[in-house]
Amino acid sequence: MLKSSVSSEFKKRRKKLYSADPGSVFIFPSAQELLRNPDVYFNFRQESNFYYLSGFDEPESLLVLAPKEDGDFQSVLFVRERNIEKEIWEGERYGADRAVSVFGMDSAFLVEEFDEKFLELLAHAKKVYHRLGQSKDFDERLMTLLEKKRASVGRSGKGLLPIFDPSEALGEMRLIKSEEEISLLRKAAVISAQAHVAAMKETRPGMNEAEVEALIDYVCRKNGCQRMGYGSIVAGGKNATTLHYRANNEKLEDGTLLLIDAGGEFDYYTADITRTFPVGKKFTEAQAEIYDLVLKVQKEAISMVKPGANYQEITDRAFEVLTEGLIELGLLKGNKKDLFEAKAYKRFCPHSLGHWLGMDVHDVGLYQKDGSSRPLEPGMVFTIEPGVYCQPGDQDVPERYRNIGIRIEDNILVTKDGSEVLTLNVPRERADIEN
Ligand SMILES: [Mn+2]
Repeated sequence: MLKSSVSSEFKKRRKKLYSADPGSVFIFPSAQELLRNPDVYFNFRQESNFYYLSGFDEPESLLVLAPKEDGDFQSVLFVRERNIEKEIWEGERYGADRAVSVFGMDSAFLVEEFDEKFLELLAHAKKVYHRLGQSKDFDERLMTLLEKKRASVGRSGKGLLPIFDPSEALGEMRLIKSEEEISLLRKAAVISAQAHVAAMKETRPGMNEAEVEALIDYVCRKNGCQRMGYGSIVAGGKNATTLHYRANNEKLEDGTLLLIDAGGEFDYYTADITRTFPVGKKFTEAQAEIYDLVLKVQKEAISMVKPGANYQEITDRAFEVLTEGLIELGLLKGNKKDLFEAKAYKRFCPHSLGHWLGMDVHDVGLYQKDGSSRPLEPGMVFTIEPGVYCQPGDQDVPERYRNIGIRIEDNILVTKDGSEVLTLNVPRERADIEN
């Protein structure tokens, strides 16, 4: 279904980006359709930066922000032509007219006109912003156009317009979420939480991981998510010790745990939730010991989140608590300080504590500024997801802990006075899960 209008935020974002370096031309190609096998394409999803700046979700398109003679700028969209025959097969297209009226562009042209129009759009440009290395074809096309532009001014002694990467400027914009973005993230979180709760309720010994994955997909789609934000991990028993387990096709056994890492995507914003719960009715003692430790680490980390807090300090504190706990369980042996400094916990938790979250599950934005971890600011959203994984073949681990993989992951918004956990609708206390 086509949209009749989009939020005015898209326009504001274009203005903000252009204002970061006025006098520059910014170019964003859309995502391309990817062939899966003959005549069949993978489901299309727009490239995140392109969508962030336009709200436009068709392939084979280009967005250009270009300076005008008067110092202001214009937003120009290049789109596929309306084509009755193609639309019978693939569905209705916006076409150039509606690209202007629906998406608030200054003008729109057919994508076939790009080369010719782009040279005109370069007229007042001092620099070009384009992320090189994504498409060799497009990079080459751009170089050819820039060379054409250079040659067109005759013998001037001037070089090519320089090319800069817009990723960092956009990353900083996308890192701080607006109210509108937060409400989309909240929606994704609420729906994904429902999906996790459904999985907890329905999972029984003897079911296949695939069934649980299908249930999560179903609940997310039924409630308005267009797709999952990433490939769900539905890992029973020892499969949970494979960090990016994706096969999701084994039978679930009583007495083991099920780790589910899944989040639905709502209007291009995704949740990223992990819960680990018993396939049967109760945690075993060994499972409970590790579970309680992971939850303790997660709670400690979340309690530290507030504006001005330093992400590295939160990470350090979390892994310090983890180290203490691993020593208590007999999984690490030695002096706490030495073990922490040697990062001995990495054997049980090889991944980091979390990541930015937004349109991309591993969202954009710098983690460090001026060489050190940046302070948190209101509007930042990220995950906190400690885990402990005892590998099946690790002979140094007491047998009762082997094959156990536990991760607990929530999505945290930094607010003016502290933080808000967006994903708390999924139980994480052991007693609540068992109920
Ligand atoms: Mn995550």
